Amino acid sequence: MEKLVIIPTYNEKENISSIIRAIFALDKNFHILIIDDGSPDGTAQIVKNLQKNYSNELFLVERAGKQGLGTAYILGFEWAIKRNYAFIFEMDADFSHNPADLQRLYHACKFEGADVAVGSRYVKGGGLVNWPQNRIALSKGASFYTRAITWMPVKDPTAGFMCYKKEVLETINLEQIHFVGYAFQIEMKFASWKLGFKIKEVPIIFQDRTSGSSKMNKGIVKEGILGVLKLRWHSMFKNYRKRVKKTETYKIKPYAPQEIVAGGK
Ligand SMILES: Nc1nc2c(ncn2[C@@H]2O[C@H](COP(=O)(O)OP(=O)(O)OP(=O)(O)O)[C@@H](O)[C@H]2O)c(=O)[nH]1
Ligand SMILES: [Mg+2]
Repeated sequence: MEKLVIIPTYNEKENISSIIRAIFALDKNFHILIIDDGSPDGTAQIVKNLQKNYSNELFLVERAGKQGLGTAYILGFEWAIKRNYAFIFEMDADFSHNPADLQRLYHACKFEGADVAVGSRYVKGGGLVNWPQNRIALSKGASFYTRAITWMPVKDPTAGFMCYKKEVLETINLEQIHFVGYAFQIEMKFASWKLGFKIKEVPIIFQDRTSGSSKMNKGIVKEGILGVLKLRWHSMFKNYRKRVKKTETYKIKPYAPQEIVAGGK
């Protein structure tokens, strides 16, 4: 298979089966990898039940306890590279990202010359629906701040709806990406840009979640503010490009067997 959608989950029992079904209902076939951090609400069990219907295309990795979005994605990227998926997507479980837009992100990477496609709220045609004013201000503020400090030419640097070509994730030294929240999303784009990959923003309409609860917290915002400064500092004085580019000696770490619950492709 060519396409893998990675969805990290923490307490998404209200959304998880509908988002999985919506993706599988798209006309082009996608595989899905859920990375669940021991959700107390039983999200992983719902996925396991669904695996009976989708045994070849739905995969699950369970981790013990909430460890953050960034490390979940890194694990997912390594999982995807190992299995040779050509296009690797990031997506939330909460329907803020419209599953139909996966096709447009894919198209940008497959046919329009992008190495990285960003589902962007802040380019022409993109937008926000039902988001509270304080969240809009935070997101737009983060975008302005990131661009002012890093000069990265991406209008929606905190976006979490993405498609990467495998080559991009193989080139980035994923061991060097340590952020977990918004800063993780910013750094992945920053590293792709610094390594010379072509980033294309695809307009999307982002909707506030209608079910389940947000995992946003002050720590994530703080990490974002300091993280952007750190990226700028490293890229000015500490040869960021060299640090973030994978060397020949880098090896993908094997997973601890107890972490893998299902998904032996
Ligand atoms: N595995 C894992 N998934 C997480 C963790 N934190 C959040 N998620 C998932 O990451 C996705 C995005 O989280 P949200 O809570 O929607 O965060 P957000 O989209 O920035 O915030 P809202 O707009 O308020 O929804 C969702 O699918 C969450 O279930 C975590 O620590 N581990
Ligand atoms: Mg969300």
